[in-house]
Amino acid sequence: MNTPARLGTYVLGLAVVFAGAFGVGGAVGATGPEPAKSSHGDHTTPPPAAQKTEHVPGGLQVSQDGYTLTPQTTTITPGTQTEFRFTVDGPDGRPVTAYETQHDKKLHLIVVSRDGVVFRHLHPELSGDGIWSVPLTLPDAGAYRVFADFVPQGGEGLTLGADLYAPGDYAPRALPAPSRTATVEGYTVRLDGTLTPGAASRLTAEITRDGKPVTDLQPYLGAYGHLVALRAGDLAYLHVHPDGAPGDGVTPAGPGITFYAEVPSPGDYRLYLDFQHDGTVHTAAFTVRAERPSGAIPTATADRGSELAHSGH
Ligand SMILES: [Cu+2]
Repeated sequence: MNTPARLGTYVLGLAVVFAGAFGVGGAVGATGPEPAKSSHGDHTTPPPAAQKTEHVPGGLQVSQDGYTLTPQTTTITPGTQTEFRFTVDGPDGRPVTAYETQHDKKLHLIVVSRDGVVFRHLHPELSGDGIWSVPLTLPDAGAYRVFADFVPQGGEGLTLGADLYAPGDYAPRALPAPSRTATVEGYTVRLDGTLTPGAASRLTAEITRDGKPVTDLQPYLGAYGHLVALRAGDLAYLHVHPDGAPGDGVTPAGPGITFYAEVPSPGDYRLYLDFQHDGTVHTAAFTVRAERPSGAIPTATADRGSELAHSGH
């Protein structure tokens, strides 16, 4: 047997193994007549599930693509309002002063406790020299993550993350159990939809008050709701976008708000939904488990008592 023929047999064997394991039926027929070398290349490619992640989620890095999130301090006394200042330093090493507006703001600042219980969505003020500033109160001692979500002028959107510390006795809380219902300040929010790893998952939040659907939501950050999704374990900051916008003629002002969320892996995610009604912004929080499509549907339980707040709007 000459070398090309031996290779061809080897490749055919590989193709059968792959077809058996992953149901890639057509691959077997395609292998035979092709030159061994190129076929070999094709069939040693791992199946999609085993491929390396090509896109790293946002928020895991303090520095990316030449931009660095630089807090002026990372230690904050708990229970005390502090002026939190930071810069985003650009590729030239200087603070960035020009930003694109996205969702009505030049920068969105999210501060979350590492256990996911405390959540703040803030909009700092930018001074001419590129220093961002916002009043911040961390309620409890512990470790926190701060995310800056922004688009530098002429650049790509980035979410940089840095750790903050509030000194003192620290008792981490368990991530709330998976739940599809949250209550916040008299509102009940029900979340429908399935988080599927590796796909854009459609989620709909339905808002009621006193058992009645809320149909006069107010635009907030260019939408009827703003959703932040963080992965439990590393607080990866995920890409979420609303479906439709106020004033587009088709998107209702409630009770349902629809989003598309992309989660990279199975596991638990903490979702924080901001919505505005009667002039006040509220945040409903959920723990949602992303499972592979064959997995079981998570059961719903009540979820209360998270410490959530907004300011800076
Ligand atoms: Cu924001």
